[in-house]
Amino acid sequence: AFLRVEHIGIAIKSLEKSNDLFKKLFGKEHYKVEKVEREGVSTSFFQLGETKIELLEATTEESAISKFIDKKGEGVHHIAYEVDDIYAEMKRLENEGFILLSQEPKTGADNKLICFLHPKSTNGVLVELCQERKE
Ligand code: CMX
Repeated sequence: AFLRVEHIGIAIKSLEKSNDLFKKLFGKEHYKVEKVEREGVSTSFFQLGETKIELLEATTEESAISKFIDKKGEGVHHIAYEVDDIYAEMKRLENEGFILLSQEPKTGADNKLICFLHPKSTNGVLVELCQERKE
């Protein structure tokens, strides 16, 4: 099942500048910065109630974030939903005709299990499923 919006990802050009901007907007600091080498991104997170805002800066030219900003400019990049069983949801969504961008969950920020759905199959909004790793 889909449980909640876990975070909203926003593609930005400069983490340093946007950390200042979003600090002014929210009236509080980001609580962490995390590099996700695999995805070619450097991220920062702001906590707002049960939802987070993730700022995403590209660290390589091949990064999904570089391509996104070249094409569309800065802006909302994806919406991440927390699910209770990522394997079951991936199977269900594939059967419903959504395009999964990986056949197995990958490791994302916070060491979570994640899977993206192609925006062409979700009305132009990149969807991320995420789930806490159960130790
Ligand atoms: N939201 C909406 N549309 C998007 C998009 C996004 N985030 N990223 C790309 N698109 C659009 C492109 O503009 C393109 O549109 P047109 O065909 O109308 O021009 C279309 O999707 C398909 O693009 P593509 O050339 O097939 O593919 P790209 O090389 O642009 O890759 C995508 C798109 C979604 C497959 C790729 O970005 C991807 O695999 N994303 C998942 C991983 C990711 O985003 N990682 C970064 C975040 C990591 C994190 O949160 O830690």
